[in-house]
Amino acid sequence: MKMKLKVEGMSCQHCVMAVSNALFGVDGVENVQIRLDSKAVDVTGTELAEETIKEAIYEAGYDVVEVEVE
Ligand SMILES: [Cu+2]
Repeated sequence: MKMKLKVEGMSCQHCVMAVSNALFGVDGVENVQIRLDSKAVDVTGTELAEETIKEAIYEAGYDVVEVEVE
């Protein structure tokens, strides 16, 4: 499955790495793609739990403002 998120607060490649690392720490996450300019974070994996994903990003210091599950 795929989740398309919009994440506020990322301003540089360090932020991108922080969000990416946080997401790869979540069970089921297989791939993460982040585009800094559009704040788009695409997560693919199996049995992804929206709340767990949001929490991981929040704990890394960023805000999820949109979630779209495909
Ligand atoms: Cu940064």
